[in-house]
Amino acid sequence: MQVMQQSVSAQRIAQRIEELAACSTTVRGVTRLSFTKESETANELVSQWMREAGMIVRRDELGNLIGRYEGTQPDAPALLIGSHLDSVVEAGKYDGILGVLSGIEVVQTLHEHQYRPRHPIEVIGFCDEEGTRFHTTLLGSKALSGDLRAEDLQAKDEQGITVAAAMQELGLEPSRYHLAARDPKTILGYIELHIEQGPVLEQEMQACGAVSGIAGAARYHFRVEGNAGHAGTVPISMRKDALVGTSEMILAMEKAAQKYQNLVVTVGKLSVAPGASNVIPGVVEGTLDIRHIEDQTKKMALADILEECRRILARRGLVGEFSQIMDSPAVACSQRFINEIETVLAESGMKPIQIVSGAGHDAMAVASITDIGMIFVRCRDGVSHHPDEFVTVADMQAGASVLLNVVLRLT
Ligand code: HGY
Ligand code: MN
Ligand code: MN
Repeated sequence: MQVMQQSVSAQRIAQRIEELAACSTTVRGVTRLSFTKESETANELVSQWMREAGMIVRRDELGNLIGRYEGTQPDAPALLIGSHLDSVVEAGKYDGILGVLSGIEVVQTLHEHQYRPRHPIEVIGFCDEEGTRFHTTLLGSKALSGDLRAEDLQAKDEQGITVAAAMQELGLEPSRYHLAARDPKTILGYIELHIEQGPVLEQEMQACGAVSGIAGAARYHFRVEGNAGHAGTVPISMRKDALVGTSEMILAMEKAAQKYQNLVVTVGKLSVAPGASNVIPGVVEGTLDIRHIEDQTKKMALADILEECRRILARRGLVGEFSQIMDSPAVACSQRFINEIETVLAESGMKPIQIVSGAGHDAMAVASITDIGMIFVRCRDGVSHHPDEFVTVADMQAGASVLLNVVLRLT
């Protein structure tokens, strides 16, 4: 066992990361949206690597990719290791991918040493964590946990294509999505390795850490309607400019975020209509993303923000509506898994660091049916959701070794 514990190959992970990064619709960064040609090419590559690692590969009814490595006791509950294969727009190469490939690397190491754990191990590549294409999120992991609803598959992309239609395009049968739900009794727990996407491990000068919990996140769509008009003839005092009103709302959101410690608020998408330089904006649509590790704080801040937006809209004679897209509560990682991860960190000569994740992860959804644990790996300057996202091979090695040793302790 000792030999095996040091023999994961970060080189193999690094090389596979480069191959997967090519499955992208953009040259700048990686753009791999769910249920697309690019995601199918990525699934092909990952399936091949899972088979090389001695796993039986299947896709579940939502399209998640699942590799299974049998243990000595096939009917024992399986340890799930997973993360996502989709990306945001012009993303880095490591977000989600590092977790799936590190899971495959761990199983491949067991396989190459003809080692069979007692419990089966499943590595899962979730199909739609980011929700970039359909403005959903955690579709794949919610299907696995049984929390997906039929209406979630009616979400539309910019071309008006629903999730269900995109699935059918790929030969999936959306009406069978509920069959992807797993029986909690067949699961030992879920471990996700992920880049930190933050500054703590760099500040602590350490490659890995344990995650204590994941902040809750709520996403809204908003629409503000005023009066379009001639940019040259309508006096400022008579205008109902939807973009100026929205701008005041966004500054009010930022102000609210400053009032609540550790609250983050982001308007990431904004569209202006009719969208001509000599026409006063009549309609503005956008998205609001709000997060906090305490659900109560997030709820209070949201109430403040919506109240202030209502005041701004009324004063400006604008009509506005906010519709909720999703609201995932904060989740705590299992103390048992945190202890296992911290024990392995200490055995590897690292400090037992615990980090709260501001970013959302598939683990949030899986937490509704089993214990979750997360291992963070340092990324340069904490940069993520950006082409400059970067992880050293040495840190990938450290992450995969920690994951291997945690898996050996659990299975
Ligand atoms: O938005 C997030 O936190 C994650 O990257 N989906
Ligand atoms: Mn992400
Ligand atoms: Mn991610």
